[in-house]
Amino acid sequence: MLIAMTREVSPNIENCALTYLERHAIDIDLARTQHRQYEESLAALGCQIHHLPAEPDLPDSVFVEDTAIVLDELAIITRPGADSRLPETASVAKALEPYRKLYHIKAPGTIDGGDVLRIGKTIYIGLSSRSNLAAIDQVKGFVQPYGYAVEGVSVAGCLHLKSAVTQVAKDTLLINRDWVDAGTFGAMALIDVDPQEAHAANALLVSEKVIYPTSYPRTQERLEKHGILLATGDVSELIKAEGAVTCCSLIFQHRD
Ligand code: CIR
Repeated sequence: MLIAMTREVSPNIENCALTYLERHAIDIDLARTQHRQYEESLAALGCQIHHLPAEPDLPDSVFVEDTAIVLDELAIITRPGADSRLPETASVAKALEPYRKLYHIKAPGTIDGGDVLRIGKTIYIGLSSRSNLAAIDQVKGFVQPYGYAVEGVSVAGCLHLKSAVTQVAKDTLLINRDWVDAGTFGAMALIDVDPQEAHAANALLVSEKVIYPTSYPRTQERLEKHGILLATGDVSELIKAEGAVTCCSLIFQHRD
């Protein structure tokens, strides 16, 4: 069974952390509606939703992806790179405990799940303003016994590695080459975002389909031309908080 762990939008999301974006008013009701539709898309793709209650004091807590790295064999509870986000991990750790053996990133390591792109047994980790070498070394120590390779990747100009590149098919990535070196990903085929849509590289592959924001029609067209099957949805209010589609869930297999 595929589980998608999500968390209700915080009523305080307007006070979210912003790094590369200017602050714009967020319509909280619309953000909640868009988030619910996102959960419905995940459910339609076969996920069972494990929905965590809102954390009113933690503006960015809807972005659960940043709090953990969930692999088939283990889960790593991160130490988010923004101080305001450090308290988000406790409740996620508690929720993940029944599913996985947990490992914890310790100071001075900092890492956001948004910087972690797993492709098969290779885990790429963005060296961003949020994630550092100390955390990468700790991740290596946790996952190498399970046969994973870990590779640090320079990221410039965007928040996370997965702002710059995500997987859209078994052998295909969607990428903004301005923010990450396209040579990093070996034999993978690459689809470039449209030059007018710098933020369009964040897509969420679930089973055979890709959950994709309606905000990037030109890149959407490129994906469709490549035969990528899309489940599109409007997440414009979450995009204002510098989030997108990967960041609102933790998706993993559970055998019961
Ligand atoms: C932050 O700056 O941490 C949030 N406002 C946005 C986090 C988005 N996370 C993600 O894409 N993985």
